[in-house]
Amino acid sequence: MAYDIDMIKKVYSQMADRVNKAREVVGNPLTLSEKILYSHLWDADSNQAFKRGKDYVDFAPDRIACQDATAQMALLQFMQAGKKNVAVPTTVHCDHLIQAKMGAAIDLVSANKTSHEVFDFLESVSNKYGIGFWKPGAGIIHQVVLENYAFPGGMMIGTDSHTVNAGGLGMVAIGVGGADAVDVMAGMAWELKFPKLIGVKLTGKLSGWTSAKDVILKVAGILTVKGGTGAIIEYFGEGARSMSCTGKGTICNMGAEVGATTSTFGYDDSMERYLNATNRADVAAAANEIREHLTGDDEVYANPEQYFDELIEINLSELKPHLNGPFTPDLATPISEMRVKAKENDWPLKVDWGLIGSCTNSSYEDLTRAASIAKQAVDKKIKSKSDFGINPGSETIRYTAERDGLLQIFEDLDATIFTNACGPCIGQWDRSDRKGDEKNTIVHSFNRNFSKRADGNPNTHAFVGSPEMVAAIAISGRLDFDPTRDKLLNEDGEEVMLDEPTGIELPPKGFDVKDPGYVAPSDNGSEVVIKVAKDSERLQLLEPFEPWDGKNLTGVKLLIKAFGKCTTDHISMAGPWLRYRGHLDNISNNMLIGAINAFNKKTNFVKSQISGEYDGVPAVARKYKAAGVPTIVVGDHNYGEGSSREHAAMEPRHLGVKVVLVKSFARIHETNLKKQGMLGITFVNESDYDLIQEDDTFNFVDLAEFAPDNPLTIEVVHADGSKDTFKANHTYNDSQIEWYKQGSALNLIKIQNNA
Ligand code: MIC
Ligand code: SF4
Repeated sequence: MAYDIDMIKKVYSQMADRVNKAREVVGNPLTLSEKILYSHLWDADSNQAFKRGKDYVDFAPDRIACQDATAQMALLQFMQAGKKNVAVPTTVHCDHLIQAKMGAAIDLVSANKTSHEVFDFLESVSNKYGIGFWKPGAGIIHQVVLENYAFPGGMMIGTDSHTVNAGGLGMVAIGVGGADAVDVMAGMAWELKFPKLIGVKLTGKLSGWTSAKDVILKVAGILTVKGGTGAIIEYFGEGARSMSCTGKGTICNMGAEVGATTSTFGYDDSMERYLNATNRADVAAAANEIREHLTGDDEVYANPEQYFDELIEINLSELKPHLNGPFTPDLATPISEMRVKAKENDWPLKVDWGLIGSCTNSSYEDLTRAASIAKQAVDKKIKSKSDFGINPGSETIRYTAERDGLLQIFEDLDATIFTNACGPCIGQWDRSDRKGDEKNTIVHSFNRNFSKRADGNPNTHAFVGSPEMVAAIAISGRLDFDPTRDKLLNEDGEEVMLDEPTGIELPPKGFDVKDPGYVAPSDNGSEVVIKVAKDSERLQLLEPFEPWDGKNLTGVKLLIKAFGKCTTDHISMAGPWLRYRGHLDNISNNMLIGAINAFNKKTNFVKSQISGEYDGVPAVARKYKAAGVPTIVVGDHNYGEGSSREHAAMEPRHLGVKVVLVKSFARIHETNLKKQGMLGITFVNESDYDLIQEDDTFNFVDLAEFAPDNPLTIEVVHADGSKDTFKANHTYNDSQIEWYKQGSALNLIKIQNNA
């Protein structure tokens, strides 16, 4: 039986009425995305047709998932909200804090030692507030959610940007910052700007070396890292139906890499098969009863150009396998063109590692397809030229793959089987073969490949591909290897080719597992005491941020003008810093240390206008803060791209930054800034970015009249006394301005709870 089946049945019992009503209100046939959004309105009696990309709407998500690295801050905030229990089903998953080094057996023991304080904290908070807890080693949040909790037509939020993975099972699943999750845990509405809709029509059928991963690698190439911002991507067509449910999950997962709010697919036979295989025949039966409401209306899919804001068409029969990278997930290169492109760009051709796994690609089907390549290498006596690392997505996958001999195949190639966890995908990788900053290449089946992400080395060129392509390239040891064309030399000196991969969608003998790693919360958690040691370096109880005094902000000094890409990995790096995710003051020592200073093109080297000297960003910020001088961060396009980590907003807030002024924001980060009482604004004229100089002082001359839809006026005073005045846009609505006034959204919750 599925977890929370009563909740799912309740959602389904209301679905038909709500969808029919929405169709009347909107006056059109509906996309799946609209069906899910309208059937999850906070105000079920609403008769409003919302304007896409414009109206802020209150929603009532069905469930929440948090992972260990973000749950700490989310739960530290929730503990202040004064509630007895979480208001909707919630789970916490321990997956980010486990380092990959020697292999699962040793690494897991070591993680349980080094991070026991954090795991214990998360387990006891979960126990106290009625939250399901998944132990370290149970698996990666999104794989565990897909296997256990996702359901067609549902809406969930999660404190991780790849929460969107659950779109593979027909959900609207959205990544958020911890403060957003706290709203819903506390029984309040969750607000989102009604998304625009991008339709992707899939025709044809995947075959040969092309896999579901290549669909999203291609889409990323078309839309780029910001092309999906503010939109839901809805996939449909015969090509969608012919694909496995976990393949759909891969596609939705990496929708985060184009900035999409989420991605989704209509309910179909592949989802029914997956639900049945994962012990949820009850959900499948319930979904079958309302099947028509769990996919878009026929008229929409027949004439998609009339209903979507943008339409993309991909013929799967013609789609070629791709590798995306390095340093950005949208740089798409068909394998067949890699030879020329790698040479042109001077990308190192020798491949050191092939890594398979992550929440994106660690399904049973993925492992079988990659194993079918690995097995050929063993059978055809080809010695792998690169090292192999495998992270199974969950204990269920691992146990089943071991039983079915899949892991053995990789072990025969000397692969290291790491813990069922994020591992190298989030820089939790003690890479033994290379230290230092040497230029080198790795290929992986993950989703993100930003600079330094996997191993902390800015010169590691990471390329993203399907698990089977990663296997083939790793075996060949060459980035420009094209298995459809190139031969390999085996140990007998013969030239051999790799045959096309073959995969099995679902385990023929069914999934199995001994201990999935789940701990149910106590029925009465009020007795549970949560301890946080005063001198802990990993956990720190939160102090409320100061409310706004209602006055204009003046004398604001430039802390850093960031140049080019500034993702959340640049703002609040992961890897070794993950250990401070529950300690705001300690983690603030990584604030913006990866961002490039536009004036000297160096990282973590900015000028203090107090001393005239250069130092690291956190150190300079702390000096301004101590002197009572407010600061501002200036940035480029898609600032805050990537992760949902709210630390990227809380650290600047904690270190006295008042404003973040950029050309454009990534969605989750913009909301995180608002929630933490920061001013996140955008240049009306992008070229005004060029006016900003190193010794500038900013005055916000009409902030006292802060109101929705009113651009703010900024006066910039340069070192020579000359001034520039320009406008900045903001997207704060009335309730978000209230967060700003109170100092943070959490301060407002506390006031409301005490009222
Ligand atoms: C990521 O893939 O970047 C992460 C680590 O999973 C993040 C969450 C985090 O920073 O903890 C995400 O995607 O939101
Ligand atoms: Fe973990 Fe990587 Fe997935 Fe983020 S993208 S949840 S770090 S596996």
